[in-house]
Amino acid sequence: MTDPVPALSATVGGHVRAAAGTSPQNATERKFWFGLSHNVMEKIADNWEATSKAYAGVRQQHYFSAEFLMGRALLNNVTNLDMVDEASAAVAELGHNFTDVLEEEHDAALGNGGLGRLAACFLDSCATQDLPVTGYGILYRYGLFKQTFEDGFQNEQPDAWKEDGYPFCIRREDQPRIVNFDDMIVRAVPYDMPITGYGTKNVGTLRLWKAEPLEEFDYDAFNSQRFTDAIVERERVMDLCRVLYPNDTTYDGKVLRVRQQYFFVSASLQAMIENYLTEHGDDLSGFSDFNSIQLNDTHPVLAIPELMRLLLDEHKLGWEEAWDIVTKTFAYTNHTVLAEALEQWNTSIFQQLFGRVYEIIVEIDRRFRLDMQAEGLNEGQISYLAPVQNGTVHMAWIACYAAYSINGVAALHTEIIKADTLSDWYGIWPEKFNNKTNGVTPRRWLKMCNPRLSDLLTRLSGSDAWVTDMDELKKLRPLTKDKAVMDELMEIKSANKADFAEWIFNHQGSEIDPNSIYDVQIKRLHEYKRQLMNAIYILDLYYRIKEDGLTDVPPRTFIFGAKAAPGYFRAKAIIKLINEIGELVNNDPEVNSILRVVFVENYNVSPAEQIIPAADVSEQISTAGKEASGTSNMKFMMNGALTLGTLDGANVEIVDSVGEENAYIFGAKVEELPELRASYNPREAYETVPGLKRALDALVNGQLNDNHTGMFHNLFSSLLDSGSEIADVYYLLGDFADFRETRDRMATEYYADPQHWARMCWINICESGRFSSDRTINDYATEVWKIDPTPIA
Ligand code: 26W
Repeated sequence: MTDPVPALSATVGGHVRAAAGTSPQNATERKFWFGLSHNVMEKIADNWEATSKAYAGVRQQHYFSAEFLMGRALLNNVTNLDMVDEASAAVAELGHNFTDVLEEEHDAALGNGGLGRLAACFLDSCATQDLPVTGYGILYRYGLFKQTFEDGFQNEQPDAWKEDGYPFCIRREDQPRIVNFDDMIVRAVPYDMPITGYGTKNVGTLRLWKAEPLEEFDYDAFNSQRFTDAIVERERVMDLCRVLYPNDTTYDGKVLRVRQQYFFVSASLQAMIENYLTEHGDDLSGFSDFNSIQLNDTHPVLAIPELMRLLLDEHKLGWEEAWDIVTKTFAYTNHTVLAEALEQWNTSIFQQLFGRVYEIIVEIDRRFRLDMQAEGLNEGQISYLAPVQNGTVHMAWIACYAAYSINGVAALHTEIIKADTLSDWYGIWPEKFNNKTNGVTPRRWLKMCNPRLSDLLTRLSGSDAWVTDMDELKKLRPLTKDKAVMDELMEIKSANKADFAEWIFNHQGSEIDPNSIYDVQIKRLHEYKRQLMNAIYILDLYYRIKEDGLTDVPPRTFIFGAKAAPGYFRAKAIIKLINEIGELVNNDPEVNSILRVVFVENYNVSPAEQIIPAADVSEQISTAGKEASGTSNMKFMMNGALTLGTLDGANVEIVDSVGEENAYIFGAKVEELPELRASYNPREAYETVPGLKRALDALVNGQLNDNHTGMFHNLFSSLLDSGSEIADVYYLLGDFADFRETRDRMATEYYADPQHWARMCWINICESGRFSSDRTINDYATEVWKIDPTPIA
């Protein structure tokens, strides 16, 4: 006879007791979160171990990324284990509230934005599809800074996300690696995070490395009274993974950052090689048959010379043999066309930190030059593409030279890198280039964050198969004809909007009208994303109501969420400006029943999960050609918000899927911009485009207050005055008239025909399957990685 399985409340209760040292009833919500989290870990432990064993022997993919923007883990895992109802009931039985317990979790914000969140969505899809893929990164002690607003200005605070413990990361004490720098030796200790999938027993792994001193203490130094020296040296090592660099898209050549990069790729490669030797014997020539590595942008590109070093120096292979392995191992993804993002390191930094790796890079460079001469390239081209030039090491060029695959992240983006950013490489090796349009996981970004809509989709399609096969939703598209379904869709949106109104009131005291249009722009603050254009529109609309007596204005709530890199002055100025416009609008009794502006403080994965299900309008308004893909555009679409956007990044493919009539598209196209720019005069736009002058003048005539920082003047003149850079680089004033017309029309149509609006939203939901990361990962797995599902059951 087998023992009956204990009720979940009993096991959860036990874990809470262990964590809290009190009865579950008297435990704090935080302790409850610990208890429930430990319970989840207990449930998955055996399958996790079995999965790691199964993957060790087959061809595996390794995803190297300096960033993984994971967000919260508990609800995600409970959802994947299909125990949401059970867990919620168990928590209630023990006298607590499930939602409150979930709110106790800090986001694991080990990433800046799109690139880091993409890596997290990818891991979810790999686990769900039983694919042998492991993620490798850095266990930052402090994640992306916490943002607060003071007087409308952004302030940054450290994000100590795991200081009082984090049950989802397991220290693998027994598997440390040594990473050698010329000026320090570091012990790399892996911390593994389980990645559960939906509807499968397989549990993947995210391996995050922590830097520690080789020995706990330098006892010699202690004994000889050099106590402080010993402590200082310890701290120097611990510094290595203390903080995530908060720059998104601007490269700055900090020594500590390149140390971080080398640290995690070296430790990861050592672990991979050891696994290979254990599983497949001493002959490393088969390494690339069993291992492939995806480089998430250039941040982990040092893995290329480091694998050379390990093969040459530690495993005694010859150069040709080692290079043959290396060139069959790496694939490289490019995530941006912005020149300021291209990583180029001073050769002196490499010489100082890892002389041997630098030596190898110099040899790669020498052989590259010979190779290219043989290919018939001229000297000019060769010196432009060479890995080492003018005292700098060009990381993207090393990647393009060594990788067997180079991809962009949306169709348009891939065309741009082929024609422009990486065009010379495309000329040499066109067959290396391919496109992999990004995607997002429908588990977190629909099933988990929008239970109302998920339940409707499951009911209408007769099963939850869509959760792992989003193309199922296409079958529901004809339901646009069913008025009852469209009504239900609108009721769901209303309920989500009411929830968000409550959430934002509880979080920052903002009062908004759930019956207004929720018009949302959430993403990192960058000039090319044009939050400033959005802000100027709001200001213009405000003056149209105030001064021109515009009536019948559709009520709207403008919602923003964005962090600015701490050193990005102009981005911070835009945050201050939006907050000032909010002050003006929200406190004006003549206007504040029609317009509201809300800036969500400390935007992160968890706030996104509250905002997106409630959104009506998705602002995707970057200058054409600048946004590589965008991924929030996909999340909004899945949740039935309409895209107001330019033909940029993945917007192009979204419009292609839903039809132009089911999105609001405006602005100059990539191919039109060069000619438009040639004759462009922002001053003329300022004088002639309706509304522009009045709105822009408010930045400098005292109507808006930047607390004497000169910030608003700087913004004004960035649009109008050519100085060291040309005026209005991102063509904001050029696109303004079209933006204004399109946005006005959109708001009018929302109220004019709600049923029509609902039908458009429905089509967006039903056509979003193409933007599931399951599709993206399946494309990588079959076309690039050549790996097979390896289920453990
Ligand atoms: C070294 C400085 C630095 C930091 C971050 C350079 C480059 C980056 C990233 C590549 C920036 C990034 O997150 N890019 C975004 O990647 C997303 C996922 O592919 C895309 O959806 C976004 O369009 C792109 O901006």
